[in-house]
Amino acid sequence: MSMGFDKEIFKKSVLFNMKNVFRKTVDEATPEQMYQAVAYAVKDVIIDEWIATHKTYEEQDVKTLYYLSMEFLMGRTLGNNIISIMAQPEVKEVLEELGFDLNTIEDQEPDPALGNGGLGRLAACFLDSLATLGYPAYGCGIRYRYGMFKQKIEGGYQVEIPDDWLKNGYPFELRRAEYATEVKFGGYVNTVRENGRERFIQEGYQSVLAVPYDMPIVGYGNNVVNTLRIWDAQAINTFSLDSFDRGDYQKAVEQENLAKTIVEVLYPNDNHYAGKELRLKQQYFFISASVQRAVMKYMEKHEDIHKFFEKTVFQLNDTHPTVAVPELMRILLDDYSLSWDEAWEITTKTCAYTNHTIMSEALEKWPIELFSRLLPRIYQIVEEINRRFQQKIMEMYPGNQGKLRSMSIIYDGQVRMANLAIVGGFSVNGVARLHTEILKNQELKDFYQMMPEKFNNKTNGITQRRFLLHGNPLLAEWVTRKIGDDWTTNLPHIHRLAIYADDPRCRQEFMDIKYQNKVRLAKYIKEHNGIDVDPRSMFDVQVKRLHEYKRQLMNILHVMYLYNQLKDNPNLDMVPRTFLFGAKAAAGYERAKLTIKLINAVADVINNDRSIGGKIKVVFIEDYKVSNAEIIFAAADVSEQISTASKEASGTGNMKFMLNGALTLGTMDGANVEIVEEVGSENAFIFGMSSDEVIRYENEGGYNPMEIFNNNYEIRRVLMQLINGYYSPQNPELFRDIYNSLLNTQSSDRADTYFILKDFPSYAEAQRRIDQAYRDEAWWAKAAILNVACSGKFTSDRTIEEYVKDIWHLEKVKVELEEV
Ligand code: AZC
Repeated sequence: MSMGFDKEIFKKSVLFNMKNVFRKTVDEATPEQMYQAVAYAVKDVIIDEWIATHKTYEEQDVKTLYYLSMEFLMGRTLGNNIISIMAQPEVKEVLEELGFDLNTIEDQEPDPALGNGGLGRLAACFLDSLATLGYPAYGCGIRYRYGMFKQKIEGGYQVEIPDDWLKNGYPFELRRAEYATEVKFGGYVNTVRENGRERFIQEGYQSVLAVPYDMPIVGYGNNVVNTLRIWDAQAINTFSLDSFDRGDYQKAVEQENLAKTIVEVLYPNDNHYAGKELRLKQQYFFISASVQRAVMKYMEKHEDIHKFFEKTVFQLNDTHPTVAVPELMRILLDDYSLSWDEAWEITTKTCAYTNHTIMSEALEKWPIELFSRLLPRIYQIVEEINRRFQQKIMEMYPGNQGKLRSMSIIYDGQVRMANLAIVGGFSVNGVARLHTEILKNQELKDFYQMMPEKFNNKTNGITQRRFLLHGNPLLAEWVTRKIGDDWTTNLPHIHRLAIYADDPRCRQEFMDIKYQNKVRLAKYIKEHNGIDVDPRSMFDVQVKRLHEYKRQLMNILHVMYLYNQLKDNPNLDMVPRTFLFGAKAAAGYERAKLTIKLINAVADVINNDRSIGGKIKVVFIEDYKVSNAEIIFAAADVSEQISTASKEASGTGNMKFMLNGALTLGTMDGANVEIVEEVGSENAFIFGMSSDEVIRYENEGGYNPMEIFNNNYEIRRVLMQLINGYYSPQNPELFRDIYNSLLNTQSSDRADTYFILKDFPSYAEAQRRIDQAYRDEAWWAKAAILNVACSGKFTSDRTIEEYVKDIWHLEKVKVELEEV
């Protein structure tokens, strides 16, 4: 229990909020209203710590991190905050006394889904670790009116439903009107001479007022509360008489519309750049507001802008926030009248960039026409950065056109954001060791050769507070009973579990907990999908965004292959298996959506075939999101991490499964490499080509999937079932596109871009090994416990400590609460 938490005061606070917000007593309240009242009561507890934290930061004049990100995939807040203030048992009791169940109340909260997947969820884990470790930090992002769409499956197809997460208000947020900031778009740049210097003034622009909403980020049991600041857009002086008079009616309407549309919706693309103008507006909108505020905040306490970087660091979460580089330059040049060299020194000592993908379709490249029209002054600055950088390239590599071509920031009519981020900052990091090596030796080779000192690796991590303590209470309690509770803030200590891996009784306890978690998931699936699954079967799970490189297709093709085996031989000796999928496809990604349809079509046939005696079940879990992810990880036996080697920068789901005692079935890609290193290859199932082999085929050619098709009967049989109506009798052509993607060299891409057929035999073989291994219950339990025990490296606490040491150089802060 936390020192400051008083159960009776809390209960009164719940009753008070119920009355105050809903004019109701508790016995009349709906669970949703109860959720709100409890959330407000929890906020009441947090708010004092929040104030104290910021007071401490000010008194100690700390250096502050601004984690700039288009996405924060926070997941539900209430349960996590209750855990962080260490009041879970008391809150649970209070609710029971009032006739409510804490789980039911938590389930009322909408998942704030202001992100797509990997990079957005990573940002959320980082905020949790920063607060828990006591580092001064802001998350800065956008308060999207509609978050990630909700997914419904209708007739096997994905249907996207708007996510109106704010419809009942969000109890934890705080509107901070006093920090509203103007952001300017468009117009033109006027140059005037003043005191022998040129000054640049943006004129004829449209503006939007950025209004911040703050959400508390509560550290675990340490009184630290940091802030996630998300910006809303509001029209500025709309329809003032003034503008009518001056004939600016048109402009007033446009400003109103700009404000309305700018934060309307999160783009649902993951690892894919769509080049939409509104997206660039969103980027500049939240960056300009965040950077302006950071500078203002610094200047409130300091005289000398030249030392800005001593108190401030900006981490750019991928290239989406890269306009922070020219925006900071603009403020320093135009508002503080610094020279170019002075401004450049400050900027390049403030900004640092994280790369999250090598997928070329994710590279942001804005057409000059669009960029300069929307951000005329920013474009001028980018041009000058580029001019000076090109000069440097030519000095270092005289006459080398290749270097100019690969490294220029502006090239071929486009502004290349990754290049700008690398040049404009002091650090470039990848998110797993293999990924960083590929950046250094392939994708960003020229930059690495020119400025090797900037490059570093920061292997991703996840927060054990959400993904074990909150998501898997049974296992969390078991772990604590065995080794004490300091794993919650010191995950490497979980290694002390290893000795129990050899103890038969502990193995049994562990498998019992896994079973109960499978029962919990089965219940969720029954309630949400109406499908029965058998918790005694092996749960083989692939949950992540749907993308060709992640190869959900390979997984379902293998299920089809297995089903064929069973049809040939109904007595086939195999462990009953439930294949679980969960994935959202970007709304415009047709092949990904067709893959969802394929999974559901296969599920339909197999789940309704009584002749196979229930040996295979296939389930597509609708609307995969943070809240159900917690339940899914806890229940998994097998973790499918089967991306084409070199393509998955890190993965973080792989870590969440490991922490919950699932065994990895994976390629040597991303952080899988490091997972296997920690747990030992004998406790994982590794298959497929290495990243070197993949890259060699990509560079030199020589892969022909047709050969495999011709020579491998089983693969041919499965592929023919894609086009002979076996899974789509009404429309045999339905899956033709998928068939073509694997075999047809006429299409624009190389056939089988992601080497599915190439890796298929070794994947199927690894699956057979799993089937054998699962029969040995003692072995399996031991390996599962060892996976938990060896997951210590993958806490985001470790990742954050590395960022702090190598990049951010923050000081840890202690917050003392005044006794009341
Ligand atoms: C993801 C990567 O695909 C994933 O491998 C990684 O674990 C995660 O970032 C966090 O680093 N990338 C994205 O979410 N998005 C983009 C544009 O890369």
